[in-house]
Amino acid sequence: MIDLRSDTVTRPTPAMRRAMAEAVVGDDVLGDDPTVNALERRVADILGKEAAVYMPSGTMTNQVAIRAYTEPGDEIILEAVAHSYFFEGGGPAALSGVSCRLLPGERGIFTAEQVKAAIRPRNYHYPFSKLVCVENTHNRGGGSIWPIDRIAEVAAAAREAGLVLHMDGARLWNASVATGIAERQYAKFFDSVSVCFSKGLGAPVGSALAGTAKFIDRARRFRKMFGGGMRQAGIIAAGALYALENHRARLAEDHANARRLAEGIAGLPGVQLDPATVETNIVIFRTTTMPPAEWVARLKDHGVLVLAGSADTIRAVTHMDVSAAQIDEAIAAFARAAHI
Ligand code: TLP
Repeated sequence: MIDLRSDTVTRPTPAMRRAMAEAVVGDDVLGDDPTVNALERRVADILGKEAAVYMPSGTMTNQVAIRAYTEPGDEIILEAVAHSYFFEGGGPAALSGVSCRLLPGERGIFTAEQVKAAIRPRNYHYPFSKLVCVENTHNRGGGSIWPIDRIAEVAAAAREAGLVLHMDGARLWNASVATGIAERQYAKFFDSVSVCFSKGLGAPVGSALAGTAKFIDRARRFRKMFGGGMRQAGIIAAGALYALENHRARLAEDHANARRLAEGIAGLPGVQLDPATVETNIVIFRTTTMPPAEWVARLKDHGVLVLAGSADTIRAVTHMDVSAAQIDEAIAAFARAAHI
């Protein structure tokens, strides 16, 4: 099977497993795990932040950030299909008691004008606008990269009104490799940034939240409250650290493979896709002749796994466990599946 359902499906390499087996560990809830501490320092350094905290998932880093910035009755501003709103089980409402003000984006990207229009006037009738979230790259936007000038404009609009900013950078590594803009250049516009090791970087578990030392100290309290305090977590943090040092640059291969896949399937019957829109490792196309579920079933019969993205879209994601040769095989499978 060629598994293009997500970049989360990667398995640790033998070298990564060795690093994990040999990791020096301690009780991280007591602050005693040297490998977790090293990972947190490295992430803070890469992102140009004072501190970082390791957590089990990207969902937890986003929800802890939202919880740490808000009080029940506040409002957060985010894109209409942002992961933190769309794919995190209603977390903002359930865990933080906040309402979500949703901005329809262009491939996940919104404007400073939209932010200004969404910020509530200070009046007791309204929820308090507290936080703006930006997802970079944007998952449902098709792995789209936020132009850094747009981030600067959005950040300026938010700050002028006294709001804070969080970036869901689950795939920030991909944005940096694709643009050559360092992670810290993106991060400097945000109070906090979350990143994942378990997607394109290929580590088995984990994410981190970075920000000021004071904010991360507060985030640790909510990590514990949400059940994310782990003990000898150095075993998995070692995989993340290995991935960080060894698998970032190779994301360019995933991007080339995604573009290759998009170009290979764009002309097929039933596929509506402009390959030029594929900027990183996610390919989303509109289905025109058969419903997504039918595509998923047929592709499976031909040895390729993908996910239905919505009522009329399919998502395919490239990653380190799929080679260029397998992408060519996948293109051939798509061609066979496309014919009714
Ligand atoms: N995304 C997953 C699914 O949940 C959809 C995927 O297969 O792409 N932020 C972004 C932008 C994400 O894409 C994801 C995972 C997360 C956060 C959450 O990370 P985890 O799965 O570690 O909770």
